[in-house]
Amino acid sequence: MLSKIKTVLLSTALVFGTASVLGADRDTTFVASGNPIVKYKYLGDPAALVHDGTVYIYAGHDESPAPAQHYLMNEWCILSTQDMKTFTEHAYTLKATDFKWAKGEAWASQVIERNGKFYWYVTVEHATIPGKSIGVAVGDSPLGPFKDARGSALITNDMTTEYTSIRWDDIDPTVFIDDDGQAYLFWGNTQCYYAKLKDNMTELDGPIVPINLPRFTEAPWIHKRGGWYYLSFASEFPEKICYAMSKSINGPWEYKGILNEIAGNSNTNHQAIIEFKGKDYFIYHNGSINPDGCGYRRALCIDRLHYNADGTIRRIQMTTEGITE
Ligand code: FUB
Repeated sequence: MLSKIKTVLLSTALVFGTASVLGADRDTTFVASGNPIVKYKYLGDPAALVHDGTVYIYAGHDESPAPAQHYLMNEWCILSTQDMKTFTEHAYTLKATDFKWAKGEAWASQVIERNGKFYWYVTVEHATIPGKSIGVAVGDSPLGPFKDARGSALITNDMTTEYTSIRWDDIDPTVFIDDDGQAYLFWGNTQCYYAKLKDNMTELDGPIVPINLPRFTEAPWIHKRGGWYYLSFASEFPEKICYAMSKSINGPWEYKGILNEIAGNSNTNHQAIIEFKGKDYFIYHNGSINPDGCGYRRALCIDRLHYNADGTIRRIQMTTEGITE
């Protein structure tokens, strides 16, 4: 009976192409029919975690009512899948206001696991230190619940004023744990930064170091494959995704060009790159939900990613069909 109700709700949401009907107060399972994966709700800034045979996708909820052309983002949502076809949106959401020191604005985030704990790094607007900041929540499961791990921001705007005077440069955290166990936090807007994290994942373990990347806008994502480190990022505005490679996490980073072109109907283009069950995936957003989709009402999409023999990455082909095999 419950699944019948869900199916009816899903169809209703699809017919009207509107958001917020599902996934509000209970887990919702559905089979994706191409891109966008989620058609009943606007989701942006996807990050992904592969853990124990499951892909978890963490995305910001775009709640800006049409025709507004600004962000309204209060929470992050979680989806999971074991086959990239059937997805569950989980009822639990993390709210920007779960960080008591924050004013709101649930911008881009990423979750990583260490020693059985799950750390959710988020961008929020700080309540008392002007500008964006990065916080971290911790939970015992990839599905939460999560709680503020520090009770204060990990990165605040006043920590990076020697590099840029803008107040929104401390956004879009991406985290990475290298094979030797050293964890790193990368982030930035206009200027890209990185710093070591202590084993507790909640404190910096060294200086903040700027990284020079051509035409860097925001949305860094760090991953490693076959001895290469990859730093992908949003470039220019409207944004394309470009990438750089290095043999060392400390660089130098060699710019490799465009990875993904401007994503339809969205001024931003925010990616996660994962390997899952022997295949590589590019998870991103565009503005393709009709009739009101745009850069402030974004849509979660997934396409395949392919490496060349020399480790470079082929240009992403964004598709309507999505993942078909
Ligand atoms: O969603 C708000 C901001 O838009 C993100 O932090 C950026 O990466 C861009 O997608």
